[in-house]
Amino acid sequence: MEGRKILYSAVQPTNNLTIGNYVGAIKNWVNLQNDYDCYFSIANMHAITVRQVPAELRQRTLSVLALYLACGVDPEKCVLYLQSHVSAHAELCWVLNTFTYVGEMERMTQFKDKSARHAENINMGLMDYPVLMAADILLFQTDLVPVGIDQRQHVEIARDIAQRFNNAYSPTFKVPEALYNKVGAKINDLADPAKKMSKSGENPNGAVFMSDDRDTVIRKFKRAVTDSDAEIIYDPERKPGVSNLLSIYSAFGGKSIEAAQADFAGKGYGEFKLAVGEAVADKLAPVQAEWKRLLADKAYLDGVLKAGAENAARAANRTLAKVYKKIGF
Ligand code: ATP
Ligand code: LTN
Repeated sequence: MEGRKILYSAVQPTNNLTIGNYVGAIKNWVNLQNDYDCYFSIANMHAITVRQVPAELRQRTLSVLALYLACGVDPEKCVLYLQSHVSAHAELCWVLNTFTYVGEMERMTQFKDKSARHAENINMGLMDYPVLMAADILLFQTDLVPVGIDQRQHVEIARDIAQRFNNAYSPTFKVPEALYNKVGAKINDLADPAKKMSKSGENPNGAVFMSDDRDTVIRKFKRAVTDSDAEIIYDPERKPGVSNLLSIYSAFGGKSIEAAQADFAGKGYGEFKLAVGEAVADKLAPVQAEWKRLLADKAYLDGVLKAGAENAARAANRTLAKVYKKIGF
């Protein structure tokens, strides 16, 4: 709609999605789609920076799309598409590469982490990941980028690159801002609450997947690491495990942290962990049923992607044409 702010976000189809992806990203999109012009993509070009099995990547891509839809992301309200369907991403990335310094990419924390985890395959794409993400965002003249806090550095670099290009030529890109959750911008690992819950982490018990059945969800929460005193209060510094569980309970139960704390005043950790597990399992059940139904309807999913790609390409190509003109192509 004319005059509305533009919002862009994406998730990579690497592994199964966790409740961290849901709380940090997808859940917010459902609310934001009513007030902004939203573009949501499945970042399969980012996904191949780590080796993927082709058939699995293809299947997971559809699964992520079906999950977006099952969570309530509505293709009538926003543009939902697959990154590789819009060639402007790769094209703008190439141009932006010439406005990005090797040194600043080498210093990115995610690059350093992933290089350590995939020492056998530190490819150029892994290093270039933030530039491709900058291209994603800048192509759509994006105002806001709703992401988890782990993506802060990437949004910052997208801003730097935009400003650099604008200064070198003339205003071309909107300089975007990140948008974080008040609660749940970072859901931590249940087994190691000092670490972010990640869909590609090592310990499968520390991450709750959107596909986990009720028993699995409850078992994982029962085993969640807390601490040795017995107070259920929100204090991320002193009580990272308990605070993480309170954030999850708050996000899944639709309550403030204060209300969540009040629910457990005077209660023990056993009861608390079970209640958090149940809140999550209750919320996941209908999403999972809808997810399964949608996954069986491949014609519908293909149709959503086809329409999305057309709309996204139209918007993206407008920006790309401006860029090409300015640089002398
Ligand atoms: P991977 O482990 O494969 O690197 P990831 O779990 O970090 O992946 P991404 O695809 O990189 O997931 O992220 C998708 C979105 O989910 C991003 O907006 C990211 O900030 C958000 N996100 C991921 N993990 C969490 C988390 N634990 N808490 C809050 N938000 C998260
Ligand atoms: N790198 C992001 C996924 C992503 C993204 C984007 C997020 C790719 N392109 C553009 C926001 C905007 C991640 O969450 N790991």
